[in-house]
Amino acid sequence: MTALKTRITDLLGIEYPIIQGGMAWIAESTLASAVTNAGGLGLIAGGSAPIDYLRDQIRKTKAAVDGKPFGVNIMLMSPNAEDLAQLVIDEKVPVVTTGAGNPGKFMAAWKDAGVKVIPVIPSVGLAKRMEKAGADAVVAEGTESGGHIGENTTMCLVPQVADAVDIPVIAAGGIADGRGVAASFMLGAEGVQVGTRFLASQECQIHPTYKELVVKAKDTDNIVTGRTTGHPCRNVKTKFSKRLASGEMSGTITPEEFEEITLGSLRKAVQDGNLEEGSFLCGLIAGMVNEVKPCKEIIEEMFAQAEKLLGR
Ligand code: TUI
Repeated sequence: MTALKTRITDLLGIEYPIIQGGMAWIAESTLASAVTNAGGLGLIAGGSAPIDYLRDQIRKTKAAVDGKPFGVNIMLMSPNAEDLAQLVIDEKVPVVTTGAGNPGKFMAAWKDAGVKVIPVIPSVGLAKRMEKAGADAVVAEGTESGGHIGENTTMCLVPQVADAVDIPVIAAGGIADGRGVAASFMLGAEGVQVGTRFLASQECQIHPTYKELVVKAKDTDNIVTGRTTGHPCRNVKTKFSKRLASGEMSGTITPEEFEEITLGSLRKAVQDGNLEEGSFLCGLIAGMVNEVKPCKEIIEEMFAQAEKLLGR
């Protein structure tokens, strides 16, 4: 048993205070059930996937975790958000995390159905609003995270959110080992959300080229695209992502052209490993992720190190 028992382990009924990032196109039943079975909270990402596919993923996960808790991440900018909000109720999914927007309009229905709600937020203001709306916890996600990001860093955001709300705070962005977990706890978090480390897990179903890019990435092999569209996204630095970022900055790629070029680019990365047209979303901490391992090993090593550092 972990010594790091917190309000998050109690709330979710998990052994280790770790939740897996709800990575669109990536977080499916194999990864989610591996994280849950290792004592964390695995998540299935809704992304913009069809509802029938997601129902199947939820049922597959249920069958693989023997009553242990898991969750679904709902990307609020997605056209399927409304249907997925209902599906998690119908399927009695224990936990929902949300990203890329304000889940306020779904909150009452989820609370009535007994779903635990954990919005991912990039600012103190949104954390306070989510607490008021009835959120059970928040994920304070720093700009070190992969994918769609806010401006504030994990180091600055987590303590400010922890001061501003009474509900438990989960830190995200730049956490890939026990030092990151211990640091998060020092900043006032009671749990961590980890994405990038799980990209390089054995159970993660991404194309081998994607995994190799994450494992080989150095500290500087990372770039943010989409700043001109209002939806900045953190990626592995490739010829494609560099061309996008410089085109945006010089104005040779308009925001409209950017949207067109990147439509479907995450699928091309995840399923095809397409280096010419794929967006390999990935956090800044990839430079420290150098080995593919099973989720169970990743989690156990992380918390053994964190507990030692925290003197528990
Ligand atoms: O959502 C994420 N990360 C993501 S979503 C994604 S898929 C995507 N595809 C195309 C364009 C954009 C995304 C890939 N990665 N993380 C959680 C997160 N939420 N980061 C930032 C936010 C956020 C931003 C604004 C949350 C709330 C928010 O509120 C605005 C409002 O309505 O008040």
